[in-house]
Amino acid sequence: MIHETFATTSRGLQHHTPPMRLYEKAKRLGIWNPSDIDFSQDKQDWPRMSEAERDVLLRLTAMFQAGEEAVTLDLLPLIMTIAREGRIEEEMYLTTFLFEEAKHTDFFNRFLREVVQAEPDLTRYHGPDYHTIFYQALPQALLALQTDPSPAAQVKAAVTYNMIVEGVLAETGYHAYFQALERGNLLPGQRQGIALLKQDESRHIAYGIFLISRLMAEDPSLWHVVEETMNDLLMPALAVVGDVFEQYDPMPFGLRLEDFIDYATNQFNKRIERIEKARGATLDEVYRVTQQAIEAGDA
Ligand code: MN3
Ligand code: FE
Repeated sequence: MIHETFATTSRGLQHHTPPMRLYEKAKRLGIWNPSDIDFSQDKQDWPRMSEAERDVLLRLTAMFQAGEEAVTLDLLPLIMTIAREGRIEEEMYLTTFLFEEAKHTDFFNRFLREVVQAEPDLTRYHGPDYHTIFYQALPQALLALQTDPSPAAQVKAAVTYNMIVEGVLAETGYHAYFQALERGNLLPGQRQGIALLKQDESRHIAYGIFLISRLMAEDPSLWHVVEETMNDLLMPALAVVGDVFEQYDPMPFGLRLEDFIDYATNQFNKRIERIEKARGATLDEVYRVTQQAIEAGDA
């Protein structure tokens, strides 16, 4: 493959497009250092919690930690696919995306080492549904792009990564985890990190919805890939949440399964509606709708 032309010295960078807006936002909000977070109060709070409280927080953290490692490991084939198509604006944004996933992996690792002082092996907290999503479906959908970078494969990868893993699981998990800690006024360092991480995550999801919408605008017949991927993964994803609740009675911190499911369903429906509307829309319409979502704070 050779380069026929460069965007910056021919058509010019398209600064008004959603990926460039997200890139600008990432340069402002995504540069934070997990090593700078003050965990001194967290270290005092941890041993004072009950055994069940510590266990549920450790279980969730073991799921978040491996989940962040998984998304760090598995994103590259998507970046490669976008780069090969010469979409420089999207790739510029994606450089921040990968950095942020690495930063999240770093963040949870620091918490586990310094606050929990956990033994390294936490795999007992990964149940069968967690395996289905993070050990299998995610790497399979992303690594498939190495041999099949088609629009259909890109839709499957983005639905798996951005809609299910980030949208249904990470976003909901961080929301509930943050609320539990806030209610108990516990672990202020961990809360600060989660608040920053949630901002990063909302940009990632915004990019994913943009990507799926762009692909849907270009070829509305790809909608069936969205439906098939959702049908395969929505149940195991919700079961990952259900599995956590089955382990505790009563559930610490007043966490309620309905709150998780309602939040996840709500966010999911908003996004699927946008994707559905993008079928056969013009690229300008996709830009406009994405821009509105970004301004409304969805990124
Ligand atoms: Mn992340
Ligand atoms: Fe992410």
